[in-house]
Amino acid sequence: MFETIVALATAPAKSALAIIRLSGDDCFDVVSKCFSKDLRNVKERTVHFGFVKDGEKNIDQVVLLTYVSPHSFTGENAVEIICHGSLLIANQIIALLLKNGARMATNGEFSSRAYLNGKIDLIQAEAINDIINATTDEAKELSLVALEGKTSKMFKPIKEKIAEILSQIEVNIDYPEYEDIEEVNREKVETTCKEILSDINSLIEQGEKDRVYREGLNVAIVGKPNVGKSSLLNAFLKEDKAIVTDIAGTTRDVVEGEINMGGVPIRLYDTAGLHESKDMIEQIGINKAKETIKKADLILFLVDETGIDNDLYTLIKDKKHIIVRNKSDLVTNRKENEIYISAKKNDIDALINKIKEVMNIGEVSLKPSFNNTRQLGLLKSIAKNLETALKDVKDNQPIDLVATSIMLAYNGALDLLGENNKNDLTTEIFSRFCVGK
Ligand SMILES: Nc1nc2c(ncn2[C@@H]2O[C@H](COP(=O)(O)OP(=O)(O)OP(=O)(O)O)[C@@H](O)[C@H]2O)c(=O)[nH]1
Ligand SMILES: [Mg+2]
Repeated sequence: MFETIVALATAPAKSALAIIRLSGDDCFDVVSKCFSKDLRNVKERTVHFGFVKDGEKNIDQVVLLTYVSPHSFTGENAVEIICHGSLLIANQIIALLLKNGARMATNGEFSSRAYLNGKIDLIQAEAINDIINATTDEAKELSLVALEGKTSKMFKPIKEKIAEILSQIEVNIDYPEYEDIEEVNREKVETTCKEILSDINSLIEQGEKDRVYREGLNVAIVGKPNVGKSSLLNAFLKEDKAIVTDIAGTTRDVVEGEINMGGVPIRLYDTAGLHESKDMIEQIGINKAKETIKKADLILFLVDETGIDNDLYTLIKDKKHIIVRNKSDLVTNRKENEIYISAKKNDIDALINKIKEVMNIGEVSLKPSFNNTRQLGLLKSIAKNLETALKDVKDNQPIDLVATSIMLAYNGALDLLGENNKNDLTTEIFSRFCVGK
């Protein structure tokens, strides 16, 4: 039995209405102590109109929704109180509920209860968080695919396939005397592992591609003073955000902006022009620029008609970068295969196309995919274990050793779906093979 938790579900700001959410087996008792109607005998989902009351004192007139277990988001009894959207009122109601036996929910606790109560799987729980954090349409759509359960469903046959080959090997090891068991040979283990590995590798590739739609990219604009870095930031943002002058050393601090490029949130960082400077403030800006280079996924190395400064180029050449030739309006002889733009004239399409090409930004496929750090990390560890299994089979290592690696891969698959404590390989084995008959 879970304690009753309470939290404000809407933003903590003044608005027309606010929603306070409660979940827990005794939440109807808690709410009844401070509502004008007794809800303890509620049998189904209902809507009530009344007053939240502290003793005889009315706190607010509210609409209240009851959800009876298991028909709620968390699977528990739940209540949503729709009150007037003043923070004062919302806080008073929450304080009253706490006084009457509820406790404050921790981050994500409603979703984690939904998961623990089997209403959603772990992938769906993660998707809820991703939807809330999505800043582009594409990122939101990708997360919706996962919320609908399509991602977990897509992965189940792969998980089953790992379980099947593993259980066949284990049964062969543990029950060699049973004649009705299909004998597994090394070739079969090898082909199956190869098939699974190829599925996992395509999932990793797809996930890495989709990940940038959710997480976005850090793109730093770097170069000598006065080459037009701030002008480029402004051209991307279509507004005069950064100060532009013809004085070298205009930008001191890092100036940030965010754009949506084909569905990928791109965080742009305009930096101080890099050069030797005796001005202390400028030097601090230059150090900040160097820090920004470190965390960038892509560097736009901006040069003007005065050409590339090789010392500066050395600083960034090991990172993913594009050399961008600005002030194209001043250039008469263009070199082939170079990117020319004019930041001042907002002529930057060639650069946008190049960024999309370099960062692999295309149409988002909306195929189910595992695209967060946890999921991709687990997929990679599954792949690694399958590779070890394959190598051991080829090297004629004992089959128990091969099974150990496949077991690790299987555990990774359970972790991925959040099923690890709810499942057990022995049940898989016996349900598949009727060994005890
Ligand atoms: N002709 C021409 N001038 C440009 C272009 N882009 C920028 N400029 C000019 O170049 C000068 C410097 O521009 P900024 O954007 O301030 O250059 P910056 O690289 O940010 O300079 P610092 O902040 O000092 O490092 C300004 O006078 C701009 O108007 C361009 O495409 N063509
Ligand atoms: Mg600048």
